[in-house]
Amino acid sequence: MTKPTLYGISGSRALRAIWGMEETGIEYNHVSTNFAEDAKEQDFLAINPNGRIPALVDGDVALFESMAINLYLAKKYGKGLYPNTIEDEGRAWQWSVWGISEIEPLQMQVVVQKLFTPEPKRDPKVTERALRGLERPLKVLDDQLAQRPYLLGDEFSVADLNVAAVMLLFGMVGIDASAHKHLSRWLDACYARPALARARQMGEG
Ligand SMILES: N[C@@H](CCC(=O)N[C@@H](CS)C(=O)NCC(=O)O)C(=O)O
Repeated sequence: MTKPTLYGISGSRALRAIWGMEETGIEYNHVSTNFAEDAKEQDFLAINPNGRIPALVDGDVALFESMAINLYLAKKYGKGLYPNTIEDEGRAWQWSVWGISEIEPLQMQVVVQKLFTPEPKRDPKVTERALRGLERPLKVLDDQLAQRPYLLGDEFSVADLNVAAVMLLFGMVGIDASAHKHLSRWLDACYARPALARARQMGEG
């Protein structure tokens, strides 16, 4: 059986999928692919016509979208990462879609202001509004985690992987979630996973 191949670099959203791949523990090929140039090459566009990373090729299937890649990897290869019941499967999809729709757009507004906008052109109101907007989903997450160690119960699953992976930029742009103590405890546990440390190294090149 041919090994799956993952395209991307760790200094990008591809880290989410490299982390997911490392969580499965399977052997895979990693093709260092940057988003500015490599992802616009014809060979890569045949895999992901969006010209974005990450992308995965596994046998006959080529996938884009980090959340979908992780759900696929977890279901196919993840030992214990993917839920056992259809109800928890629904919850894993819910949290994955929630992370990318409720957290990511607001997080990205802060990222754009802090990392990609020259200081004189920054608009503090944009950041303030985004941080205020984040309060509602962060409270939802904190309330969920007040009742259980991980999103679906006692064990780390693909739901945690996907939501924590979306939030990886919080630290880099100084979004402070420490007022949410259950969420902070959970984020620390997710970010202490050896698979994430390996993914950061693996994805460098
Ligand atoms: N929703 C996509 C976003 C992927 C994405 O935007 N990746 C960036 C790198 S962080 C990229 O490839 N950008 C290149 C471009 O937009 O042209 C996912 O989660 O996989």
